[in-house]
Amino acid sequence: MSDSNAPLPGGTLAVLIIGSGFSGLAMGIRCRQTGIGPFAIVEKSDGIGGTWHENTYPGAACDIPSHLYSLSYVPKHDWSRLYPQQPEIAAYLRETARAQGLLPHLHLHTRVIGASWDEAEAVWRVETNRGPLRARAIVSGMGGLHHPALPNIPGRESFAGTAFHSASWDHACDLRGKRVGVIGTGASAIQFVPQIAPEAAHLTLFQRTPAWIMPKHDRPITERAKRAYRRLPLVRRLFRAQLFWIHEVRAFMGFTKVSKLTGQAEGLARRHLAKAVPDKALRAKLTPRYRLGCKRVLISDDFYPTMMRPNVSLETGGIARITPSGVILEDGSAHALDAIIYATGFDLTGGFQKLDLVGRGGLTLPQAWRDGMGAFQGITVAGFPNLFLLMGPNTGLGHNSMILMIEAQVEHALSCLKAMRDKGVRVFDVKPEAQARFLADVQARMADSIWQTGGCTSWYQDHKGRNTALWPGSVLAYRRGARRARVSDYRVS
Ligand code: N01
Repeated sequence: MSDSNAPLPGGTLAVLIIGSGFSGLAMGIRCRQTGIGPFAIVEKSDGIGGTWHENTYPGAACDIPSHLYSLSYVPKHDWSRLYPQQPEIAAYLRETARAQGLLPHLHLHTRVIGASWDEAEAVWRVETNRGPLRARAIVSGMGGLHHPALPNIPGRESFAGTAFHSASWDHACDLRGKRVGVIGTGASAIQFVPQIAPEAAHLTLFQRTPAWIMPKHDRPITERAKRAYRRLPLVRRLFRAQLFWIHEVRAFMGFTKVSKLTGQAEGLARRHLAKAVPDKALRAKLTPRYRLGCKRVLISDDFYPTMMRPNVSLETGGIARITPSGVILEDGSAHALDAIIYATGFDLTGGFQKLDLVGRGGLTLPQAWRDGMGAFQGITVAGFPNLFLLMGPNTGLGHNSMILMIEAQVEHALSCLKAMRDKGVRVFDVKPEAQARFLADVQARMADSIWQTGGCTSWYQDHKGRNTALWPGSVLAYRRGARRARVSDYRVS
């Protein structure tokens, strides 16, 4: 791996890959396997792994089973648990980069500041913090959830204690014996609150909207099963296929549209809550008022029991302001705190919008997206030739493994890169009408989805209330449509 002092590659790259998380590494692996090159992977951070390198909060884990949350072409037979924890996922990604020969292509501490399309030469001229690069194509593996969103609460900056966001955990901060406030009750909070509550003198959880939480049933994978997955790859593949279908079918029966099954799933979640929380008043505070599936459904076996601890309290009144000594609620009650942890999620559009991307005719990405984010199949944006987004708009999943979507997007980009290498094509620019058709279809399918009709607001929606984050269909349908770029959808020259 090139260190931060090594020069960036000169000449013109066939493809520049941004990010070394699952997407960037998958793209790099497929470039190597198919002989696309030269290519480079640039990573702003000091290590490999993207979100799994950065999110190191206690209890960080994935809520998709390990055998499904891994690259199909880099199987790992010895995952230690049904649901992988952050250290194991990060180690898998580091080992994948090494074993797949990506280290010579990787440049850490290298942040892309912007890129502009040079029409005459049909290349992207890229600016990084470490100097310029030129590339025929750019593949963004930046992901959507890496710009921490800090809430606009008056007085936030005035807090005199320790304060940090869950995505940039301050491991130097010893929470033992401290009065800790946690703001937010999403996927991140429900994972770390049970871990830190036993240490804190007192933990106050400030909840705006309760989440639907289902049982997790995490468990270690037995040595016998690991041996079977190693010796008999077919057994491992069948296990992965089984996990895939469980997620796919369950989601489409109950999670994407309000139906009878929504009510049944809500019943299951309510029973999960009732079993752990006998206190009626607390239970009422923890019971969601919107339909299950409208926001991301969470899974946890230890969050509700943690809420029963004597040193944990749940506040549901809105936060009026933050003072040097703590939090004041709208009812005037004051909560003195030594530390505040913001588990307030991410700014979905942040990564793409902050990149200074200039496409054809001086068009910038914020201009192209002034009416909201959108890309053809979530991958290509008209006016931005040879730019491919992995995990772009409308390709997120609330119900299944993102890796399955990423792999399809990688193949889409690869089919264009192969045509550029083998058929003398210089430019792939998606036709505006193909993009518009795709986006209209996505929004039409969103109209009666649970994310729009389930009575909640969520980070899935943009400022106009449109869901620009999720894919409204099955993973299979997406993969069928997106795996290969069709020339008829592109202006090719
Ligand atoms: O963030 P979130 P997250 N005052 O946006 C609250 C992925 N992920 O980091 O619901 C008070 O879900 C906000 O309240 P409300 C996964 O895709 C995956 O937890 O808006 N509260 C909410 O409770 C996930 O969806 C894994 O009313 C405020 C919380 O903060 C995504 O990351 C694990 C507030 C934010 O929840 C984000 O999850 C972890 C304010 N001003 C994360 N502003 C896996 O397992 C916000 N909130 C793969």
